[in-house]
Amino acid sequence: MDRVSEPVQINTPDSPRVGVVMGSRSDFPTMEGALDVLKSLDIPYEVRVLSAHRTPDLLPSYAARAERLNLACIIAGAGGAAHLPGMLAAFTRVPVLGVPVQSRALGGLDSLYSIAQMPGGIPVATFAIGAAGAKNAALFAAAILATTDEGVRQRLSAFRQQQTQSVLDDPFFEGH
Ligand code: RP5
Repeated sequence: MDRVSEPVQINTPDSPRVGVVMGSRSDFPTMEGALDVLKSLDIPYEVRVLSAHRTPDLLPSYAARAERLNLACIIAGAGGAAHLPGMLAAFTRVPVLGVPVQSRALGGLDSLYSIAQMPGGIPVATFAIGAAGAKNAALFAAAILATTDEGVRQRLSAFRQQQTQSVLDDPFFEGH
């Protein structure tokens, strides 16, 4: 199949703007944090389990789907030998935001290195290990969308203002 000529779908208000994929169902508790952020900012998304190792044939078809749906980006979480984000990035020009899931054996350093250490030419934006990374990948996706979507821009700005205010309002600190 000629992926370059995949037709691009015109986005409707309900069509997914962000793809969230993960290497295993066991990654879900981490990646759920990304879904929570996307939900709270009213950003339509879709979720899939895709494994670079266990379902390799699904990677090129998901990459083609991402282009057809005109997704703004793909958030890809994986742990251990975390090849999913990099392999997806090799198959598509859609930006891939990689989330290193904390692994049982090496605490997620293996995941981080596997995702961050891409060869020059095929970039993956890499976030922190675990929950903070999942949350920030979704906020980064929102920031990408905010460059062209006024509604997302306003909701993202409101989130940041509330976050700042919650620190200022914390009675633990002096000066309140
Ligand atoms: C990776 O292997 C997945 O992303 C997951 O983090 C890790 C372990 O997967 P399971 O053995 O728990 O399915 O591919």
